Amino acid sequence: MSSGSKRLKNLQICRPFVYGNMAVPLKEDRSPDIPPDHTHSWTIFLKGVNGDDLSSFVKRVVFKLHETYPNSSRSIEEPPFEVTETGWGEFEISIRVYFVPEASEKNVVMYHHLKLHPYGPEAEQQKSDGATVTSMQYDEFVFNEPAESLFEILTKKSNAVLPAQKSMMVPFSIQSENEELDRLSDAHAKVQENIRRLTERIHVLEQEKAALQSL
Ligand code: SLL
Repeated sequence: MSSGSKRLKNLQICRPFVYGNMAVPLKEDRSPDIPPDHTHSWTIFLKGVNGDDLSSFVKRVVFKLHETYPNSSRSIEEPPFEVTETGWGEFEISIRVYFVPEASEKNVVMYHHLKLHPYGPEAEQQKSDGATVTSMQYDEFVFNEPAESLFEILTKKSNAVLPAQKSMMVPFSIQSENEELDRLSDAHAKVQENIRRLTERIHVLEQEKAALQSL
């Protein structure tokens, strides 16, 4: 086992992401290359929250489409991790995420039901307006006892939470270690709270966007 794949005990590190799809009805002026029975254009995507780039730890994302699509397994090796297609039906898409080898993490899979048609209380209005339909989920990659090399990748960026006043700490003192743990758990709580508020904000913005697009 190389030193970077040593695992950090008693530590969990999370990264938020969203996945889902957008869809719009095709208009009269559609390209002649689109089969006549196709009714919608759609994009399935997986992306970081607040424009976060996931590619430092995500190596590729494989979107498995319905077998009615040619090359139904679409492998995307760099951001944006998304596939745009046209079609006529809704179906389940599997989204398999492969991590960089340094992460020493197994791939993970999520399922998303492609939505083309408006749903919910505004559905009829949105249908007649030809509104964009968005269906997405918030989720988090949770790395339990991450490999050292993954931990380094995830904390390298300037936005990593660093303990305050580190230089004033007496090395190897149990008291200062406990203080640092307290500061880290405070910081963790603040970050969780920020994520929660930002997630709410995303939902509000998505709703405003949908409302604007239906004007
Ligand atoms: C349905 N069970 O009946 C689903 C299947 C398949 C959607 C939906 C085909 C695109 C193509 C397409 O839209 N398939 O043939 O190029 O609703």
